[in-house]
Amino acid sequence: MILYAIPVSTYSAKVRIALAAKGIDYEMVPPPGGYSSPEYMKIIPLGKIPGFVDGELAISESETIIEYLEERYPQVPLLTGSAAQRARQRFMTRFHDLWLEPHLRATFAHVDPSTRDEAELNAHLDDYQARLKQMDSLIDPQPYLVSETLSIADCAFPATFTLADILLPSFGRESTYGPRLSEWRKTVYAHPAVKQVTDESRQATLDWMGSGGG
Ligand SMILES: N[C@@H](CCC(=O)N[C@@H](CS)C(=O)NCC(=O)O)C(=O)O
Repeated sequence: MILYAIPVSTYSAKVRIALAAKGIDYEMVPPPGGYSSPEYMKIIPLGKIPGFVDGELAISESETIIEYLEERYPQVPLLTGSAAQRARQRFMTRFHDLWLEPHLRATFAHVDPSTRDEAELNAHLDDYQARLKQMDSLIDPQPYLVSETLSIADCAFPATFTLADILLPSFGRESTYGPRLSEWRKTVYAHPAVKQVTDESRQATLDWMGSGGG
């Protein structure tokens, strides 16, 4: 099993947390030739990471990869409880991918102060903070986001928050976590799979920022 990924990639970290939680062995390989290279797109047509290969199967999209892993390795389930609880778990991971993280990603274009558009950057930062505030009202940790054990709902946010905690201060901002989110953060970062992956992505992000974020 091969995961095309690099340590600084938050969507790769989401899948790596799921793989580590399930105890699945895999090889992590950077995309040959880089993102969207002709060489990599022969394997993963969209050219994005994470990309995943298991025998005949070669796919991308973190959510699709995790759902495949869930079906193939149901031991240590990441979709748990009643149908309603599993729906809430799926909702939280989509909330991350579609409504929260894109606002943070949009700030990457403004890391370099010499080409920064302050108005655009501030709008993205405000949108990100508004979604973070909303998230606190959407959750009731048990102590994981939607369950007593780690679920799919918990996999995407840790690396995004690790990145935000480094990136936002460079824009003169701070991540503000509400009381429920703060409580959940204590639980999730102590989980061995989450700790292992986010420790690595934190260091990779610091190195990336140190090199100018390019
Ligand atoms: N929806 C995709 C998002 C993947 C994504 O945006 N990956 C980033 C790295 S975290 C990437 O490949 N960036 C390079 C590019 O956009 O060309 C998923 O869930 O896997």
